[in-house]
Amino acid sequence: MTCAETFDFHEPQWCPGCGNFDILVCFKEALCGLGLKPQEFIMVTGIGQASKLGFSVKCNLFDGLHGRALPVATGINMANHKVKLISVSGDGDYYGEGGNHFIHAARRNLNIAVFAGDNRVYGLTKGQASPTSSPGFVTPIHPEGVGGKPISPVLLALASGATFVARAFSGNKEELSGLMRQAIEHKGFALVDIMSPCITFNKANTFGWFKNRAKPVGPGHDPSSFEAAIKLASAEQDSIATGVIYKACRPAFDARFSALKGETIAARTADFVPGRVRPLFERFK
Ligand SMILES: Cc1ncc(C[n+]2csc(CCOP(=O)(O)OP(=O)(O)O)c2C)c(N)n1
Ligand code: SF4
Ligand SMILES: [Mg+2]
Repeated sequence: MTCAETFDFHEPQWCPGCGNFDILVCFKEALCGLGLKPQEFIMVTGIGQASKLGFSVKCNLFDGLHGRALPVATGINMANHKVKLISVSGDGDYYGEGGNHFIHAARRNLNIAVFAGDNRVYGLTKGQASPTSSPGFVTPIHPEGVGGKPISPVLLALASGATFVARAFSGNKEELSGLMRQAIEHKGFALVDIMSPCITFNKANTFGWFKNRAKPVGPGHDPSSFEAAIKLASAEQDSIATGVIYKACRPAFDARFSALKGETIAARTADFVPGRVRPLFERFK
């Protein structure tokens, strides 16, 4: 059995050609590259096609409500600050319904790797516009085309205080799995925004459209410079930078609580849980 096969779970049911297949392959490669075992991390997902990736990975998984992966992850981090947290979801989930949570998780520097399958559309609910949809994108409820300015996930993450900000293209697997590895190893809020085609509902941003625009950042870019990161992310037209845009060192959320210095709260339930609730906790241990 290969290392990647140890993570095999349910067979994914996406449309043939969906970018999520490449994201899944790269994710398993990243886990194997880091030598992580299924029991050594927890995945937290939302609702959407990208979120369904969690069903195909053998590991601990909390599949939450649409837009609510990050608050659940915050709770898990408080209960067990020693376990590695990884979240996978979509552009609608993180930047639309869950936009508020995204901003505050980044601001707090929650210790988590966030992988956003950004197909610039609501795939699961059949093709409504998302916050990253291109202006002019025609959908059944935008017959005259989307009018609003799209969110830049990279700029949003930078402005919110994320300490690792990267972008990838699902078709560049070597770069994507490398970025995933770095994000998982990072201590703090790490975003990899992954440009990924939805072949069924987004005919504007196809595999070829992303491929022609995705340009790996060269050695000239200094990811430790916030100003350089903002400049790079602001200058996007026909060329969209991929790779590590920004990386900084700042204490992660869980490193700031004295109660989280030693053993996890989960292991010390007796200190925190009132007596009458304790038997319930024991039952679910
Ligand atoms: C609270 C709530 N609001 C809305 C929905 C409906 N809903 C489910 S998935 C989704 C959008 C998914 O889009 P995205 O996050 O981009 O994921 P994709 O399917 O494109 O991968 C919506 C609006 C829901 N399930 N729950
Ligand atoms: S509808 Fe789009 S996002 Fe959903 S499985 Fe098909 S290609 Fe992927
Ligand atoms: Mg989407």
